[in-house]
Amino acid sequence: MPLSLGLVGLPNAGKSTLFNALTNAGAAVAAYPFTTIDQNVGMAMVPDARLDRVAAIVQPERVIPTAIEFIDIAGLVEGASHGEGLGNQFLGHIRNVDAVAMVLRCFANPDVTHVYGDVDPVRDIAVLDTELCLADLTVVERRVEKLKPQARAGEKAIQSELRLLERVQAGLDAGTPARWQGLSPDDASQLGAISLVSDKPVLYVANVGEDTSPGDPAAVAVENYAREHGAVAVRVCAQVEMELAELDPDEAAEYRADLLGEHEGGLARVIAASYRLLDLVTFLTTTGGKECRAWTIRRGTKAPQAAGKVHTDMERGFIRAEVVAFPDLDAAGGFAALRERGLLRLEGKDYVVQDGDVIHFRFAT
Ligand SMILES: Nc1nc2c(ncn2[C@@H]2O[C@H](COP(=O)(O)OP(=O)(O)OP(=O)(O)O)[C@@H](O)[C@H]2O)c(=O)[nH]1
Ligand SMILES: [Mg+2]
Repeated sequence: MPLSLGLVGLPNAGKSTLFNALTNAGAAVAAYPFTTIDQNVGMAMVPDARLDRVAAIVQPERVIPTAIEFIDIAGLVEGASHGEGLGNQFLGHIRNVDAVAMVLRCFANPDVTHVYGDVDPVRDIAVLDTELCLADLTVVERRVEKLKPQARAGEKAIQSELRLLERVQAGLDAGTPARWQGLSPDDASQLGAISLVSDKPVLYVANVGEDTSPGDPAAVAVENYAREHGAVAVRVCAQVEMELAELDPDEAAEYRADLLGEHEGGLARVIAASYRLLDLVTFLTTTGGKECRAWTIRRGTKAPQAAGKVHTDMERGFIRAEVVAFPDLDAAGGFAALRERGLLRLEGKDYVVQDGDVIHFRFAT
């Protein structure tokens, strides 16, 4: 299962436009609200200069970057959690994502209706968070009612779950998303079964217009909000990125510099921020020189489980991992030189895979 991000936002915020730019999946985009009805699912390739360098060394037949899944859902409006608009049923689509990207409209464009009349991304964040809280409240209340009789019967584990749920319920009632309720990892795993939406990490995406400038007040408001809440914000012009995604990379870079005066792609920033948000690391494999590939795992994953990402047989039959840190391979310029310098390490089943490790797994079939 790839790691996934759900795009959440008001109607006409530019979710599908950003989704198309990220995934090239061709979702419907239009200037009227509630264009998206069914969810769209697509993969975004994660650009990685290390993979390019390893491929230059190995000269494989294929190079396969790692990918993150994005899910584009219907726009949320006030009352979505009570069935207003299309939001309610579609919030269900993001119960299982690993994180949420809030797409916030910072572009003006009078031709595109704003459901609340004017550009005010911080108000929009409040609307979205309220809907996430209300959706969770329904789920939590249902679970509380179910557990009460069992707790009265004296089951200790149930009583502790009930206490936790009632605490979360009170927080949600006061409008505090679960992610800001100071829940411990234990609490979070206890709540895992009911898949809350307001406890997922959030990335704030300021969708700016083509005429944006560094001092863009709407984008600055989003950035300040994120900073005050210890979160990350990124600026992107989804419209331009979607158009650039259709060009070849060199042409796109030229246009980007012309149009937005920036060289690093907005998309690359969104992807990099998503990656940080999910606390992911990348390892690379070179499979006998045939295929260079990047893989995504959570920080702290051990070698056998990392091998399991490549193939379940590799996890089951795991013997050793032959590991080299990317900077060492980069400096040596080849595996033969690495071996001579003794920089290829043999690691066992307790080895925690590090970002940028280039790994050859040894396993028994
Ligand atoms: N000027 C400008 N227009 C944009 C930008 N991003 C999106 N739009 C326009 O805004 C309109 C709505 O975009 P969508 O991507 O369909 O918005 P959405 O959030 O998916 O909307 P729903 O599916 O209705 O919830 C379209 O006409 C887009 O062309 C942007 O960065 N700048
Ligand atoms: Mg849409």
